[in-house]
Amino acid sequence: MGTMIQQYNLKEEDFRGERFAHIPGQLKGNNDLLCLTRPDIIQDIHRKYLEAGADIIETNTFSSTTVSMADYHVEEYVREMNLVAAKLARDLADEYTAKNPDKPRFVAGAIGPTNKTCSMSPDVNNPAYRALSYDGLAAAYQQQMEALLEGGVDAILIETIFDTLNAKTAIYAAERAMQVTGINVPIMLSVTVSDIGGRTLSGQTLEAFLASVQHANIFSIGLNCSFGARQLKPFLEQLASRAPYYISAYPNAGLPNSLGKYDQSPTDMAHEIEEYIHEGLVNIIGGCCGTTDAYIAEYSALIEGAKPHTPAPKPNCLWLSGLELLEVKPEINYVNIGERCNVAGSRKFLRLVNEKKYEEALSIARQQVEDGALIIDINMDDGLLDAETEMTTFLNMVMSEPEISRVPIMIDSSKWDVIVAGLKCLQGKSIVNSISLKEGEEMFLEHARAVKSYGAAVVVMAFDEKGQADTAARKIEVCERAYRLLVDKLDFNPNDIIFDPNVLAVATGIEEHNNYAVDFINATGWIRKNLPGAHVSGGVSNLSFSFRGNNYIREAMHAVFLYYAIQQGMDMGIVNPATSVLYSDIPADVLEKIEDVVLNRRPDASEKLIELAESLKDESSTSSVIKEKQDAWRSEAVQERLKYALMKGIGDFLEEDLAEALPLYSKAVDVIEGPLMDGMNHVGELFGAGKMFLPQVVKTARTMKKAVSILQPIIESEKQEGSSSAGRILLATVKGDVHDIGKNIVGVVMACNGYEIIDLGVMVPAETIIQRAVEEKVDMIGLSGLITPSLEEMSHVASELEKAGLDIPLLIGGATTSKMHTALKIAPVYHAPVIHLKDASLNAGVASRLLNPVQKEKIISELNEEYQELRDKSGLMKRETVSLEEAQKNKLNLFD
Ligand code: THG
Repeated sequence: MGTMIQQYNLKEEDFRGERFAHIPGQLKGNNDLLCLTRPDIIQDIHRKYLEAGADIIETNTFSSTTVSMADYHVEEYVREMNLVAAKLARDLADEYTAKNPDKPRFVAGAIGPTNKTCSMSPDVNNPAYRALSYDGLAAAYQQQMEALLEGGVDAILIETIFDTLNAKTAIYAAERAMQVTGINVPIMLSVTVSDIGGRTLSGQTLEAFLASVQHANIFSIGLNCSFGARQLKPFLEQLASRAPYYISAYPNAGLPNSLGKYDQSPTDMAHEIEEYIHEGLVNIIGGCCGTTDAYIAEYSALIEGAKPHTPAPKPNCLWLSGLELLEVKPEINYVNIGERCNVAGSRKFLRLVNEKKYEEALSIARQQVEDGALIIDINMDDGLLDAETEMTTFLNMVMSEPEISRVPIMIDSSKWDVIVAGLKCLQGKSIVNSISLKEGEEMFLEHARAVKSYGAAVVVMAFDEKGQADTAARKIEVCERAYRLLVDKLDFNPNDIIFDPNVLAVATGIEEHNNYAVDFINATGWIRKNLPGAHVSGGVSNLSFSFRGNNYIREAMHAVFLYYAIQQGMDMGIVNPATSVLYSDIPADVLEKIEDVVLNRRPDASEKLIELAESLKDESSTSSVIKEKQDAWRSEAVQERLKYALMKGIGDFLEEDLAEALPLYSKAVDVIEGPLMDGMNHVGELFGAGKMFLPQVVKTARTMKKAVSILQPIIESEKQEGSSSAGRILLATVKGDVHDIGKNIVGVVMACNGYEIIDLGVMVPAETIIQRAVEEKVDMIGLSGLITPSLEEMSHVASELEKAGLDIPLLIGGATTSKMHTALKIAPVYHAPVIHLKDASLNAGVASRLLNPVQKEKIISELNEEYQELRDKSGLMKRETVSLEEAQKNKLNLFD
């Protein structure tokens, strides 16, 4: 749609019409509004695609939600926009179907990801912040979808998915919209991969994505946008090999050139698409950015006699996901779940949450993953905490830690509202811990239904109206009943059910407790044999509460318990993953006493073990080996440590490492320009090569910011008092862009070189830049931007500087900027020097040259020559495509 609309060269008046004359701001660019103001053009486009042979056309509603339309102040027209858009497409599709009933035409209601993300914080300083809530987005989507359904669409197409949480919200809304309207249509999903590692922008692999949306009733799944067809193919193969649905693909017309335009020809693209077809990868094909009806027209010939893709079989095991997939297959005998992020189960974690020391609390989670936890349990149930708020805050923070959020999360709470709050934070397929029959069947089913529609697996505790099941018979009775309700009444996926038959403390001195472990183990065997698909888990550390204070005995008891329970089919366990006691390492005499207790082999077993425990007290510290391993990087040279900290995004040791590094350099700023910039550059390379993905890069940026803020006071104090200013520099991130890490680093580096910095912050309009530049009599202006639209804004600022008759040199920097773009689009509109700077360390050198009249003349003539060369080159190579690495860098622009 967007590419086609561009070809009409529409003006502000076209978008606005008379009807929207009163709306403030610019409406040009709000393509969806054209359904109301230029329906003739939208229908013209639909007609062109139908003429080209399209079987499915999309409504022009990619951004028609209140969330996206708020930017244009037209939220109140959203319902009408969708209704009209659906009708425009419906009428034409019907017209073409009537012409040739053998080739029915369909309308897919286009649902975009919106311009905000539920999984990531737009504020680098506050990773727990979200600009968009699950509920807010779900309501907006539901409104859009109800109108599309009423308008007559044949399918809901949730497309260009870059954040799985947004997509899950859309799926949730689609189910509700279909319920409300009573109109049921298929759901189609289409993901966009954002890096050459094949992950979504929010960091998930495609397999992890499949797990996240597995609960939905999906018709087709596929990929769109991202790259050209050739570059997209390996990812399409991955998806097609695992997704149990029809497969769609509508790539861009090749890779963007250095100006962000797509210029692969229709025949070239068709050639690449042909491979998809021949290899049986697809059922549905199309085109995204840069493709027009001419591209679609190529396709009819390709599919003549072609064999469609056969969907992969449905997974027959438990699928969970964080950023990556965790398959709990029958042959995997046991999955450990980290228990330590539990305010009721760890005094340290409770203290950290109480004191709001979230960074350290996150380290507990990170440590568990490093120690091998495949899932982590999170519990905030404490009388003095606002558990709902704490759960949300902590999960949001976990989501910004890729080392942790790699694994699936188990949301542990006895309060239903806390569980729901948690589910609304997680893009992966999580586990709800727990539901039970404690409050009767009705409540049980209601909770289970909700778990299903949020797309999670569930722990079912062996509780019922009568209370906690303690004997094997009771455990079996309750679990069987729950299983039948879930599977028969709700069609709940049996692989998604995890029974917890209650691990209860043994050796408590109360005789009735002695058989608890045996009862658990026996019930486990029965469940695994008789309730197909279902898993068995338990809170293993509960078993040894009587031996608190004696970690060795406790861990040895857990090892023994697991040894027998796993044999009976217990395939998950909530444990301390740092434990190092192995069943086979327990000395025979100790083992015998522990087995007597766990297997309830003698009446005096408890007494004997207590005696032994007394004699062993404090002899054991089990975690020293583990501690050593994790700290290996801490013994490297300080430069290496700083680099490592940046790469991994670990902020915990910055204070001490920077303090150690400072004496090694003559000035504090050299630490930034040296090891810290080295680390950043290394991260840039890894990202370009697809070896890091965006959430990791964001963490690095956050760590860099922290390092700079630690050094800043020292840098200030090192500045020579009373020394005259080397020059005045105005810095701004241009309008439309909020990214300022790079700009801030430039500011610090320049200030250290004696320049006075006037930093106008982010989102700065051209008028403000000009006004302040004049007022402050600056010597130079530095413009920064990270996203693609900032490129155009920078040209705009340059032309405004020209109009204002100014002569101040302009410095250009930021991830999407390039020498080529500067030469072609910015320098030509402003007569003063316009210089592109590749990274922050170059600024000081260039600035000092600009302030020296002789050097300045030299720079100007160098620039003229260089820019002319670039312009010639771009004229010669009309179809200059950038490398995949560069395209990858350009993709950063998606992270708005
Ligand atoms: N089933 C399910 N979920 C559960 C449990 C269960 N969640 C909570 C709990 N039980 C499992 N988690 C723990 C966590 C810690 C401990 C026990 C179970 C524990 N903690 C030390 C103690 O209390 O002595 C505290 C040590 C410290 O403060 O560091 O033992 O059964 N579905």
